[in-house]
Amino acid sequence: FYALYMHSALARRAVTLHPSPRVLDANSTTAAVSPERFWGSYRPQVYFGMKTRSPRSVVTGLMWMSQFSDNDVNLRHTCEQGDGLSSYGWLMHDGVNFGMQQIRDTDFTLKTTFVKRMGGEHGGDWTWRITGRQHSAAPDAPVISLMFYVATDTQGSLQAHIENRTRLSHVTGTSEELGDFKITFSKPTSGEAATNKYASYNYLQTLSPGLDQLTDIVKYSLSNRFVFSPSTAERRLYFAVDTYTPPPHLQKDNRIQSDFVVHQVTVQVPFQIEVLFESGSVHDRPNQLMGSVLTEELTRLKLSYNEKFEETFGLQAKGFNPAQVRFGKAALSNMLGGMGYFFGQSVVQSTYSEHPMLYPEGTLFTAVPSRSFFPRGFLWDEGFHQLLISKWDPQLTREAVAHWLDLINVEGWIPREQILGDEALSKVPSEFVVQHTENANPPTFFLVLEEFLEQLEAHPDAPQFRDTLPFLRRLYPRLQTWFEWYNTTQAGPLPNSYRWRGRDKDTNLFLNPKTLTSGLDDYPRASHPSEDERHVDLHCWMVLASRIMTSMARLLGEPHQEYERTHLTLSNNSLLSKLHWSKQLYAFCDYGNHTQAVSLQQEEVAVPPGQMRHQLPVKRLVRSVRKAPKLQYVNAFGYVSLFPFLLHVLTPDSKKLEHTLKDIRDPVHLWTPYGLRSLSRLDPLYMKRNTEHDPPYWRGAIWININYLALRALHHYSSIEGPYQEKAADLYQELRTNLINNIYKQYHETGYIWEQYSDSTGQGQGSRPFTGWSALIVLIMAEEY
Ligand code: 6A9
Repeated sequence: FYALYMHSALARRAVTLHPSPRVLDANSTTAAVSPERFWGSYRPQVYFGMKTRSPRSVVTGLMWMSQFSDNDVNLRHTCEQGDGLSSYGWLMHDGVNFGMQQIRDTDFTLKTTFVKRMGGEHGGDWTWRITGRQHSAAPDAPVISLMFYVATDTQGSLQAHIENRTRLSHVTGTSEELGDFKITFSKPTSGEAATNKYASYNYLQTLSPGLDQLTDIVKYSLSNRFVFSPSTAERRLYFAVDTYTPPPHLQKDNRIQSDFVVHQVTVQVPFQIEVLFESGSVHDRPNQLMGSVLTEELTRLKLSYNEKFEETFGLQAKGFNPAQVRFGKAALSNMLGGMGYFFGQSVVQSTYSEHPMLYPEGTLFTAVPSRSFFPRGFLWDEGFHQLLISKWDPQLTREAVAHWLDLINVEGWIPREQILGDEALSKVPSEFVVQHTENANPPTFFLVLEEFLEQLEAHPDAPQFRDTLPFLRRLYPRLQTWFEWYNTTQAGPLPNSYRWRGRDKDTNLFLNPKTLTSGLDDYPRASHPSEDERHVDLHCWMVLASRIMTSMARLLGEPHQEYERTHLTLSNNSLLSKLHWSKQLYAFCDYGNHTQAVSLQQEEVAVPPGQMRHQLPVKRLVRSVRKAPKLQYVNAFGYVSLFPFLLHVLTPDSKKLEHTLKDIRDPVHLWTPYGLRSLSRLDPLYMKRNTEHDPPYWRGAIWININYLALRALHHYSSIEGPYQEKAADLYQELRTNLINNIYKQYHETGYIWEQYSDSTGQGQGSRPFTGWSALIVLIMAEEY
């Protein structure tokens, strides 16, 4: 009984939040406290949409489709790689006041712009301007349907106002955080200040069981009984929202029904349309934010954006040409425009409970790695994201970090992947949903904290950093627990060694069992996961963490001796060498139960008797181990070997630094004309699949977060006294140039920034747009480390 009781108590702790005062005040994101950041493009998973930073926000968005095109229904709404858009993304976005996005569909380009205006008590007003123009030489200008929508999420209500039977002229509504509001849909014009143009109108007013259902509701409501007949052309039938009855499989959805209103405008390009959101609490509006007033406001915002960009990153001053500067602005803007506000509960599994449990409800304000493929928060990605964002707007960074650390549990654990709310959940295959409480992810927030400490030191009186110190003070108790959690739960077999938990268990299926928790997924580790392993990258993360904890404790007047002792121990280069230097590889690496003699072999799987008589024997790939594993160094050269250099653990006079630099520059190892590849070409696992369904990921490709760390380290070692100072400086120049040239070139050619780049061709690969850590290219161009 006692054991059972203990288990359930421990299981409960997994879903018990940290007891220290939350970093964020309960109302910190409300319209009353933070009106300028209340509304925003906080729905990165849709091509265009806005919501407020509140748990059950009213949401607004845009879907569109082209009419009379060859491919039947091509409804665009959530960002999907399968839509095959030749590019989309924010060209400008300041994170607060406005954003301007360009979307290139098959034969037309949409520009979606929003501008906010403060006033009243509920976060003010905003206006959207959508323009469409043709970009192909086709004789007939495309006809497009824009579907603007407004949806509530379990609270609030909407009323549609219809004129001439089919045109929804405006929506009025009310909700807890917005009070009364009105959304007005202006008629399309053929361009700025031009007169109205022919358009057909349709609307839908219905109920939805959840925001994840909006696309389907629109799809199921479409019918093509409507006639598009501009006076100049023939009459044609087009698709439009009509009436909606849930299909059988959705009729059982017994979630609360919320209001959903769609305004469809069908019009031929070129056109311009504006949508106005007006808060009922604004009484002294000097004019409406539309037409020429909007144009003027936009001009002003763009100008100040451009000035701030140059002031912050100085790309023009560094000699980048206007196209390169535009690229830099797009990278930053997509990071900012990729910020989302999520609300929901993680599903977590602790070792002490039989079944997964629900984590407490929480909100998360975070940037996302990719709007199409992973539009949600990832722990170690976010540290990299905030390195860029903190240079632009430290307040945004403080708020994001605060949200993340407010999700920490009493043990000091933060779920790695944040899948909050139905919309986020709808994008994740079920096997990836559950988060395990023994699993870590690199604590990259310490890089962000280091940035804060440097900002404070360099500009103690600057107004934009005034809130940093009190912020760090509130963060501190949570950081202490966070640090302790890593230091204890991820401890390795020897004193002062560390081991990532959460490696794949099944050693038969994978060429090398993955280590998702390290962030480097399929990067080769010990072939047979065991408790005897120790991981050099985690060791170095702990050096960084203990160093920053020491500085923070000092700064805040808290006891720092313990952290300092840990730091001195861990950063000791002879300890590091003892634990991780392989004389055989002549490099740093992991240690564990390992053999290199593994390969994937086709195996015939016997079909159990009586089953599927006519089926041929099933072939699958399984791992064959030709030589038994033994305790030894893993002897793989790649990103993991670089960590003592990447995180500045090596002393500048270290011979091992010299070796690292030499191997980095060697084309048979990591050097390519496009950046540093993740794994040496000489490694047996270089570019090898892990299973038949699992292509190589961190086994050769070039990743920008690690390349950023490499440049930062080269910059560091080139600016401190030491025998390899000049070597580091040369490498720095060369690597920086290669990365900038390639990522820029790929963007130019493909319209996207990518998740990774091929080490053999430089081509972008993986998911796109990926303007999470790949957007660090801005800091690389600016030489801000
Ligand atoms: C898959 C597929 C629609 C993998 O950038 C986020 C993470 C990194 O933290 C990690 O280091 N990415 C890197 O190795 C992407 C992980 C995506 C996992 C979810 C679900 C969705 O299909």
